[in-house]
Amino acid sequence: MKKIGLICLFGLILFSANAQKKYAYPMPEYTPTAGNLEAREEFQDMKFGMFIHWGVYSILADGEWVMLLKKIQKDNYSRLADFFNPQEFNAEEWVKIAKDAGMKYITITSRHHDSFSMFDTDASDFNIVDATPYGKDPLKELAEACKKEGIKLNFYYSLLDWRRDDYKDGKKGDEEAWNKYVGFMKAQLTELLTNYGEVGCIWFDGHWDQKEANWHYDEIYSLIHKLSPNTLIANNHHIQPIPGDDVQTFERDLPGENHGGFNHGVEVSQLPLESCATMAGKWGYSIYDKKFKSTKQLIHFLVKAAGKNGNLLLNVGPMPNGKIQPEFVDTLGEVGEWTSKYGESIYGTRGNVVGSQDWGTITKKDKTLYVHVLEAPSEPYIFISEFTEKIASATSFDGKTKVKFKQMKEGTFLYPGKDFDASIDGIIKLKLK
Ligand code: H79
Repeated sequence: MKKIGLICLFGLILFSANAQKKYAYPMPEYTPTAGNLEAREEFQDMKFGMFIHWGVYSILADGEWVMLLKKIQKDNYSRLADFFNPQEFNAEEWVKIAKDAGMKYITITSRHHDSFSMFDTDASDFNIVDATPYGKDPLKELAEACKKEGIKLNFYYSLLDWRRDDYKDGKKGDEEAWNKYVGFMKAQLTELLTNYGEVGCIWFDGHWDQKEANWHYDEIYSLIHKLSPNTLIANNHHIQPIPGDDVQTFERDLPGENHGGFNHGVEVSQLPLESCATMAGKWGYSIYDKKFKSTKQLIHFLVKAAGKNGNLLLNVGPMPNGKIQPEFVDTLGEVGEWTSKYGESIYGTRGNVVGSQDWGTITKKDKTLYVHVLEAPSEPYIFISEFTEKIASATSFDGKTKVKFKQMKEGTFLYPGKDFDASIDGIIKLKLK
C-alpha cells in the first residue's frame, strides 16, 4: 500500500512538473470545418455524458491499472480474455441508465492501456470478439442502442500500450517499431470511425507516458478529421491544447483547477471544455472502492462545470458480467430526478458569466441567467460580485415567486426570501433587459 502511495506521489510530481510543457513536435495549422464548429456547439449544449471504463481488467475488480500495479505478466494477463464472458451485458440497459440520468452522450473505452480491444478489430487478436468466449462486439450493440435513443457515442482510445512490443521498442528509440505502432493505431482508428456509424469524439489518453515522443499526431489527427470531419478530438494530454484538438479535457478537475494534480499550469482555452470524474475512486470496476460520491456532490460537479462553461463526463466501471453496479445505478437515478426538473438551467447554457463566487455559480442561455446557490446563504441575501448587467426580473426557478434585487456598481444583491431552499441547488432565474 505504501509503495502504491509512493508511486502515486511520484506520478503526480512528474505530471505536475511537465504539465506546462507544450507538445515537442510542430503541428500543422488546423482550421476546423463549419460542421466541426457546429459539432463543438452541440457538444457544449449536451453538458453531461457517461464515461465507461470496461475491459478484461474488470474481472479482477481492482481498477483499470491492475495489470501494471499488480505486475501481472503479459501471458498471465492474456488468460483473462479466456474467461471474459459478460452475458448480462445489455447495451439498451446502459443507454437507458445514461439517458435517465440526463446524460446526452457516452464515451466508452475502445482500448485501454492494457491493449485489450473491446471491439471487432483486424489489427490485433487481443480483442473481445477473437479472444473471449463472449465472441461479440459490445461497441456495435452500444452504437445501435445509442442511435436508437438519440445518444451520441464517443470512443476513448489509449495512446499508451503496456503489452505491445512495437510500443515498448518504439519507446526505447526503435523507429521502425514506433512506425509500426503508429500504423496499428491508425488502422484501429479507421475501424472505429467506419464501422460504428457517426462517432461524436475520439478521446485520447496516455500521451503523458512519453511527453517528448513524436506521436505522429499530424497524421493521426488528419486521418480522423479526413474520415469524419465532424468527429471531435479530445486529448487528455495534460498540456495546453495543440492544433487539431477540438475539446480540452480536465481529468478529475473543473476547468482551471488542479485538485487532481494533472492540470498544473494548464490554462483554460477557448475550446469546448470537459471535466471527467469518477463516481467512486477508480475508473475501472473495483470491488474495494467504497469512496462513493453522493448525489449532491455529483450534481454540484455538474453545475459547477456548467458554470465554468464545461461539460461533465461522469464515469461508471461496469462489472465483468456487463452490469453497472447498483450503487451507481441508484445514484444516477437520483441525479436524473434532478436533471429532469432543473435541466433547463444546464443543457444548452454557457458559463463564465462571473468569476468564482463562494455561494455557487451562474449559467446563461440567451437573456436568461440561472443563479445556482450551492451553499445555503448565512445572510438574507446573495451578493453577485462584479455583476452589473441590467436585470429586468428575478424569480424562483418556476417563475412563480418574485425575488427582490438591488444592483449597484460593486455587484448585485438578491434577496431570495426565507423559504428559499438551497439544500442541493437553489436556483434563481434572472431575465436580463
Ligand atoms: O482512463 C483513466 C485512467 O486510467 C487514465 N485516465 C483516466 C481517464 C489515467 N492514467 N493515468 N492517470 C490517469 C494518471 C496516473 C496516475 C498515476 Fe497511479 C499515479 C499512475 C501511477 C501513479 C493511479 C494511481 C494510477 C495508478 C495508481
